[in-house]
Amino acid sequence: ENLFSVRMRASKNGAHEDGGKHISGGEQISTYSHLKDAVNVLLDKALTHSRGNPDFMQIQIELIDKPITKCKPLQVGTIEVESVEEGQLIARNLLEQAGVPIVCIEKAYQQMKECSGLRGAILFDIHSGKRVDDRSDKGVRVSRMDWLTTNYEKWATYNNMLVSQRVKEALVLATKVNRHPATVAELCWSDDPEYITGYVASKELGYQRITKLKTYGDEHGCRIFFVNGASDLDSYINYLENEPLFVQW
Ligand code: PML
Repeated sequence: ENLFSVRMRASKNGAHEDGGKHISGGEQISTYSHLKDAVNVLLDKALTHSRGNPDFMQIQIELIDKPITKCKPLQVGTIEVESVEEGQLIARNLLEQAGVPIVCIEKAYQQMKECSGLRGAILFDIHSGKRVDDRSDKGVRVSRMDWLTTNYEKWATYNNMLVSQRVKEALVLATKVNRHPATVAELCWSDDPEYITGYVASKELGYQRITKLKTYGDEHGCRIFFVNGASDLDSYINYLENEPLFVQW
């Protein structure tokens, strides 16, 4: 059966490329007969975002013309912390455990402002400690991935987790990103001012949620992929943007 990639992006004060502010984005993989539902879910997400009402929205539908890889979600853990400081300290320790050198972690934090307000992620090379993608104001957007809701809900119940579209999407993304051999670790927290839980993910650590990585009201988000051996950066970015992946528990 034909599968389609359905992607949404929404912004305020015009389109992203015209300097608009990123409000929301989302991804679905859908069969032809479910396209209406997929579009609805994404439209709903764009319309009900706490960052405000978008004035630019785009939903794009594209046939996936490659075989889709299937894989299991990363293992999930949740670390409860008392404060943002504690959360951030744990995040740095996890990154180090995953193999990111301390100097590189420090450099990434110094450049953190750069990664806020982007639609996508920034790529950081662990050897040079420098940003290596060339998508300055956009970042790299990981795409063409999904997890069937029914299968995700079973997983959530088994793992004693609340069903959340947000967690599902973040875990799908982290699973895709961290599966690639060049990814050492990922650091992420939301730009949604009402959502303060973030995570560090890597192959060995899995997806480690940290309950406080910023304060309420803060609109600065972060998504950094720490990469190793980025010699073939183009094929790495192509994997993130184009290789279709289905998560199945
Ligand atoms: C986002 O919403 O932009 C990222 C959310 C990351 C954390 C999701 C979770 O609670 O596991």
